[in-house]
Amino acid sequence: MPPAAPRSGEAIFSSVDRVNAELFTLTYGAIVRQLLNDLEEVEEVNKQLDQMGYNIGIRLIDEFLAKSNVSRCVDFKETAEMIAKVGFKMFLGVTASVTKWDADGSCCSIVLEENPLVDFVELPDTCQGLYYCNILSGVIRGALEMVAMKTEVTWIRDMLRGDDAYELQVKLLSQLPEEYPYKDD
Ligand code: MYR
Repeated sequence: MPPAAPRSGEAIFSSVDRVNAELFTLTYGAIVRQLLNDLEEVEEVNKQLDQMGYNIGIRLIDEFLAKSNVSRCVDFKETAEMIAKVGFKMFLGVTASVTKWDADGSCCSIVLEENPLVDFVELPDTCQGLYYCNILSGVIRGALEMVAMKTEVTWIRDMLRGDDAYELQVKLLSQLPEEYPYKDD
């Protein structure tokens, strides 16, 4: 008997989406495993993942701005919300919440309610010190640099290290005025 036809376009779309998400998660896992094999120190793996994320982030910002159709953020608070609610949704399929603002609005935490990168992942004891999701901190740092914000992005909590959530601290170090790209003549 032939397999039952999917009932709607939505059913087809969501199953393709799920397969893509799983493929992405497994591919990321394979990259981390390869880096662990190739590099001697876990610290080096953390650095490489962050750098890979940065290289992705500096390109991904164009796609984000083109696809999201959002207007420019007025301040860093709006930018953080944009990353958590629109950026994470667009590229990871999940949303995050923004908490722990400091007094001057230049440092906050982004807390992920779900983290598809870690599906199927269990870290052996030999990987103590690994920030498995370090690619994400690099992506945020790279993307923000392209809109003239220098940031430092640090993992505060990581469930793979026994914490109760995934929490990234994003600290704005400096913000340059963006140059007007056209001549006024
Ligand atoms: C603006 O100021 O005009 C908008 C800046 C928004 C920056 C959003 C960057 C998106 C980064 C996505 C991170 C996704 C991580 C999976």
